Amino acid sequence: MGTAKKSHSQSTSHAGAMAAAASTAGAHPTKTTTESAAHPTTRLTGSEILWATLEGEGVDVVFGYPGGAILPAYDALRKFPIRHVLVRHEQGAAHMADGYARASGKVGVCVATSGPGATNLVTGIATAMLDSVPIVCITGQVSSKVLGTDAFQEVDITGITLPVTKHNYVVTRAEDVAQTIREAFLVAKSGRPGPVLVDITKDAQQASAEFDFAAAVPKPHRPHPMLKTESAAILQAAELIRNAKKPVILAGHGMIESGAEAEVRTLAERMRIPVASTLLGLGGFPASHPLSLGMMGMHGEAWVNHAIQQSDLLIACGMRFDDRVTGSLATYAPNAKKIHIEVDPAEINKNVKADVALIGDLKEALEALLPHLAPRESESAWVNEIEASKGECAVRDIRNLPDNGHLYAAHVMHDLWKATQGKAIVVTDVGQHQMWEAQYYKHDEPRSLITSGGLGTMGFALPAAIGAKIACPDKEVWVVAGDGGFQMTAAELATAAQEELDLNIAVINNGYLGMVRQWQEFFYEKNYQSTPLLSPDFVKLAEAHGIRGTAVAKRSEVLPAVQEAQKHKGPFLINFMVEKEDSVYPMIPAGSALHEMIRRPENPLVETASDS
Ligand SMILES: Cc1cc2nc3c(=O)[nH]c(=O)nc-3n(C[C@H](O)[C@H](O)[C@H](O)COP(=O)(O)OP(=O)(O)OC[C@H]3O[C@@H](n4cnc5c(N)ncnc54)[C@H](O)[C@@H]3O)c2cc1C
Ligand SMILES: Cc1ncc(C[n+]2csc(CCOP(=O)(O)OP(=O)(O)O)c2C)c(N)n1
Ligand SMILES: [Mg+2]
Repeated sequence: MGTAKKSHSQSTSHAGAMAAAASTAGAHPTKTTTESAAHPTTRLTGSEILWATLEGEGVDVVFGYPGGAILPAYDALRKFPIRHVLVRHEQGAAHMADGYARASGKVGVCVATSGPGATNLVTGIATAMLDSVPIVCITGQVSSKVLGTDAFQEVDITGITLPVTKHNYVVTRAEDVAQTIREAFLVAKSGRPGPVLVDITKDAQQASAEFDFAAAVPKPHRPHPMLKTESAAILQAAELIRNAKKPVILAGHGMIESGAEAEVRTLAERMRIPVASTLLGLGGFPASHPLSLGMMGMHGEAWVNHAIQQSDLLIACGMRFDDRVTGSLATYAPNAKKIHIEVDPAEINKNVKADVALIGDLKEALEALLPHLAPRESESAWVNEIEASKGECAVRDIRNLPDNGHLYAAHVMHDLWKATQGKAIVVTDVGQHQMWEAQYYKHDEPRSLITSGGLGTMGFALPAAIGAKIACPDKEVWVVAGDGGFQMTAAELATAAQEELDLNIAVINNGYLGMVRQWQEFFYEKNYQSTPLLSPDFVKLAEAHGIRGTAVAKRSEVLPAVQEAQKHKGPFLINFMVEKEDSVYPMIPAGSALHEMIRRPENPLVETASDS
């Protein structure tokens, strides 16, 4: 039923076509029934095989919600050393698996029952798909005998998720569980990562089969495209880089997924090339590095977008030229040659034509490329030119601006950055606060900003942060959410409380669906249709969950509140009552050229001075 999807080019065969059954069996703690000299043979139920295989894949936590069609699996869970985090809505389970995966670099796992449980996962799956995050979603399905009869809580979840999974499977036999789960993990994490769904019928969970983890090893599918140091493309790329006068590295999420941060840094430092980051690439190249330009694109700083527009060579490292990044394609970086280093061939020439394409894992590609590049000796006039253009805009640096009695979200982000020394994992929701976080929290570490970029899913932050905190219990984790998005998944406060997570939550409360209000202000004559937002008292809402909270309306109160949250053991919520009609600047109107930015007004409401 599943096929390779869209531009995610990794593909697998369907579970039904797989060779039947693991013939020999590996050891299992509970049910060894027969033994041969070579292999201990273990007969388990499909449910037990599910957990045993997950355990074999290194899974120690899953995020889920039970129901009839997945009940045999839940019944068997007690026999396995796997933590189950009970969510309050299955969307939360998918986001938690996603946050877990982004924070740890491992595959996140979520579990749901058939029908409504499975459909509730869909937004979370699509979120992971659009941002290439490896998660495995297990759903219960009605018994194979009644499949297709509109049985109770039957939906065709593989059909529904076909366009938003990298691959999906229906498993109707206990014999196929182990190999399918193992294949799902391989597909989720290999090549371009993404979500994989495995739908297991109730009878497959209940039936028994031989289990042998080692024998159920999936075959690698398409071989990874190989990059050779002497290949024409590598030599061409090296030549372009050597000759470029105004090069810019575009560092994307693929750099972090590849673990190629050190290689990108070597390239930048050796050749004195400034680095612009996508939203999802932030942290991969340290914000504090002198060659770091910051975020490019719709809400990127003016100097970043100008540098891209003026450059003569763009070196795209694991980024996909999203429309939020390029603005109008017709006018995008008109003088620049483009080197596109990308693991998914479907991304090459999709949006921006590449002069040289290096198809493969970024780290491997750079390892092949770097030996061809001798260090640049002289000072880079180009870097100095960009540095000079930064000066005009440096007023965005709000550190030294006096407190004028208003509380702006930018203050909150800056003070949060200061209080956490930039070392926290920040998980944002979607909207204005997300962009202010990207602008004002300086990320120096990869995987320290977790945010929904491609789908832009409101409601992502709280559950994804729960997943991140469980992945990295020793890290300080902050949710940064708007008053709108926070309400979409606020039910997961109960999950944070039940799991006793030391999680900090900053609600940036501007009384509006702020990003939409901003568009209405700029493009719809301030017709604030359906964007003013009445919210519950978030502190009381937290307290109703047994969670401590406090409200902040003045800048002087920001740091003390953040520090109180840091000291408190357990979840803590701060309701930041910020300026209501503040806007994110600069902004490139959708479809405009990258340099056609809406700049801050002359007499800005915000704390920044003009930066013409
Ligand atoms: C309100 C809002 C505003 C936004 N504004 C901006 C903005 O101003 N600027 C901005 O940048 N973004 C913005 N975004 C985010 C934007 O929509 C995209 O999500 C983002 O630009 C994508 O970044 P990316 O291409 O680095 O990551 P992804 O979309 O995750 O793409 C990663 C790429 O890397 C490739 N890859 C993966 N693994 C490897 C590997 N091992 N080796 C090589 N390649 C690999 C993948 O195949 C993929 O093509 C905004 C989003 C929202 C919701
Ligand atoms: C699930 C979902 N519905 C609608 C949108 C469209 N949308 C994007 S930003 C935004 C407003 C977000 O408001 P809020 O959470 O208060 O954050 P703010 O922009 O005010 O910081 C909306 C409605 C979305 N991204 N996701
Ligand atoms: Mg808001």
